[in-house]
Amino acid sequence: MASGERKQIHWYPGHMAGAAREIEKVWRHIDAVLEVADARIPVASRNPLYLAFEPEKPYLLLLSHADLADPEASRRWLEYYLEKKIPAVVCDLREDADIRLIRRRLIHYHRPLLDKARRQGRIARPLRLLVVGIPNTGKSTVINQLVGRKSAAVESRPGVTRQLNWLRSGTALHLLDTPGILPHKMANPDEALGLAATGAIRDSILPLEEVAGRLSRRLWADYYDKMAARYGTPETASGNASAVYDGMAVRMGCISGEGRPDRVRFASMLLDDFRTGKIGRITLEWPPCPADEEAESPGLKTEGDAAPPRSAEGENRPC
Ligand SMILES: Nc1nc2c(ncn2[C@@H]2O[C@H](COP(=O)(O)OP(=O)(O)OP(=O)(O)O)[C@@H](O)[C@H]2O)c(=O)[nH]1
Ligand SMILES: [Mg+2]
Repeated sequence: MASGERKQIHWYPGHMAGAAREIEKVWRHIDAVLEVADARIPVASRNPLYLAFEPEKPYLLLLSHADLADPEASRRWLEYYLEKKIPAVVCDLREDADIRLIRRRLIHYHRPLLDKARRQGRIARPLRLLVVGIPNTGKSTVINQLVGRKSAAVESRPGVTRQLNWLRSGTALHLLDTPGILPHKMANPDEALGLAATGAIRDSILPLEEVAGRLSRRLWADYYDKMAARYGTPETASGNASAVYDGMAVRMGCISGEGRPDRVRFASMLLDDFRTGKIGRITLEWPPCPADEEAESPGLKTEGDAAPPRSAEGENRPC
């Protein structure tokens, strides 16, 4: 994943390309867009695909899995979006209070249809809302919550929704569930790591031991105390990442028959711990520092642009 000599990972299966084409076809029938991204990786989990479609539509960004994200990072992201005039909500999609907030924001987008219908003396049609995002962010979860029953399949693995599917939430909202679509090109190894770690790419096609090794290095660098609390303080003072990883495996009881660290078993444990919040609340991507933004390329859109600049390796730490 990190370097060219490794085998190519095909994370963009055919159904994603098909879904992208289907979305483009229905675009003219859509009133507003709800993008569901992941609060732990707000950059890598955005797919600016639909930004190319014309005309632009009213838009709301949901950053799901906030219960697993670093609250300080989420606060900083909200400030960032506010400044960029990007409507955004950081949420736990399993929480009723968050769903009520999202519903209120969406109903706001229904207002022009209501006003037009009133002027014409007829009943307004529902708001047609396109729900998009990369795999496994919670698109079907938020739809089920808004609809009030389990209408769309939800599972803790990517690629569950395979086709476009309209669902009704009362008389005000019609929601179009869509398959998760990853960006066609993976921008950098940090983003690939975030997508792999959060479960946006199928584990079965990933080199899990390598993903876990990279995640371990990132977490020891950015969240040392949380890592030490969960896995114990590393015995090696050398900072050798491989020795640190093996030490964690042994301390967590992942030991092979020959008494060596079972790196594969520990890879699954570490990823599972990260995904379920056992290490703590962690965010892998932070908003750019204001100073970095000034150095941004003049070609980048800012106001109202739904895609924030992508962070280069090593630039995703708090300012
Ligand atoms: N902790 C937590 N889990 C969530 C949240 N939102 C969704 N989930 C879980 O994330 C997993 C994926 O949810 P789905 O709704 O199937 O995601 P999706 O975006 O429809 O996924 P695809 O159809 O595969 O693209 C499920 O296990 C959900 O329970 C959240 O805010 N917090
Ligand atoms: Mg789904």
